[in-house]
Amino acid sequence: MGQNWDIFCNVVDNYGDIGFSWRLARQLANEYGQKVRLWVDDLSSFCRICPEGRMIEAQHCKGVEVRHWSSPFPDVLPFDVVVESFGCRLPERYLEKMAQMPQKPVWVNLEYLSAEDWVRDSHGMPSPHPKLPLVKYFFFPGFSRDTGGLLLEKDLLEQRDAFFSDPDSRSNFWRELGVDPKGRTRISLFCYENPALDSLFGAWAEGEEAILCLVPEGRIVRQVKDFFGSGPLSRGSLEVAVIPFVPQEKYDSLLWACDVNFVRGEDSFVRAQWAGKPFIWQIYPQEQEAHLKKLDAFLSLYCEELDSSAASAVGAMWQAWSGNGDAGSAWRNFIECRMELDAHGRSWAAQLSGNNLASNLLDFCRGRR
Ligand code: TRH
Repeated sequence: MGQNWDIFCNVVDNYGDIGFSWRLARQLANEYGQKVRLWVDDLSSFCRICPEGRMIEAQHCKGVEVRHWSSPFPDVLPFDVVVESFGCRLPERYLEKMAQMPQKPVWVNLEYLSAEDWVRDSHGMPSPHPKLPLVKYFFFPGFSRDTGGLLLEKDLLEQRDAFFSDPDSRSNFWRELGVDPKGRTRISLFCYENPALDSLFGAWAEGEEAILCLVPEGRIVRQVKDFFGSGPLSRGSLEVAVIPFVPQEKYDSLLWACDVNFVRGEDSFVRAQWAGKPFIWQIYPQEQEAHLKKLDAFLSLYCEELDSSAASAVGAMWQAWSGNGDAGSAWRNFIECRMELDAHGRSWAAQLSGNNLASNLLDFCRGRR
């Protein structure tokens, strides 16, 4: 049965908040026939990942009603399900309206992704509002069956496999991007500023393998250019191509077309897992280094089925990329395990694909109305 959804997205910084919310909104609307209204406070971030978007108060885009979350908040009636992405605070006025409704909306706080154990116990927990007759539920994405799972579009893995098996799709992709990868190892590099970059680039430049590194336009470009000085973006075996920031759907093709992917934040981290290629995650830094615990928790799950040398190569590479170790030497061991990591990436994606966040969320909310 169709329900109406209000999804609230407060853009803290970068593209992860809107990237996740927009993906969820599209999936609920287009795959599950739900009516979805997405409230976003920073329309410019939205337009960056969805170039058809416009800087206007209300619009319809790809089956979703996109509204500017402005202040004062407009006088609207809440929908059946209210999702606050990443614990963003709902407007007071809207919250009061929710409390006055004869049938209260299902109110969900969709939390950050983590592989830590405590997530399983917290997933689905209710939290009554201290004053209003409302209950908020915590919904945690995650990697195991007893969490909310991960966002995965219905036919994404089939599309990926079709891309892998069709040389025309791949050559069209490179042609459209205006890049000729010419038999080189292709690496996408989506990252924050990172002191480990010089050591990694040094290893790529000095290595025997020819490398084409694709860097989406963004905050890392200045550091990339500094590495090369005033000349062209190439040294030894390494060439860098700065490419445009692509619409969200196209980002998957970039991950599929590359041999190794460097990702950051939360949403690109999940997309790299669906791509099934070897990948390196630069986790979003948190206060008191809380992110390092998250990194370890994920690494122990992801590496469980790898043999010990591949597991330690992955661990060392990821740690070095997050500031602990030398990225250049870690790279040499990491890339030695490439064949094993390729095979592992495919089975890891297949294993995760049975736990779909959007359908879990639908079931969760149906059961609470
Ligand atoms: O942009 P991010 O660093 O976002 C982060 C994280 O979400 C973090 O958890 C959050 O707390 C912080 O922001 C505020 O990285 P992330 O999550 O990978 O999001 C990037 C989005 O951008 C993702 O949806 C993919 C999309 N994207 C494109 O659409 N086109 C592109 O060319 C690229 C490189 C990315």
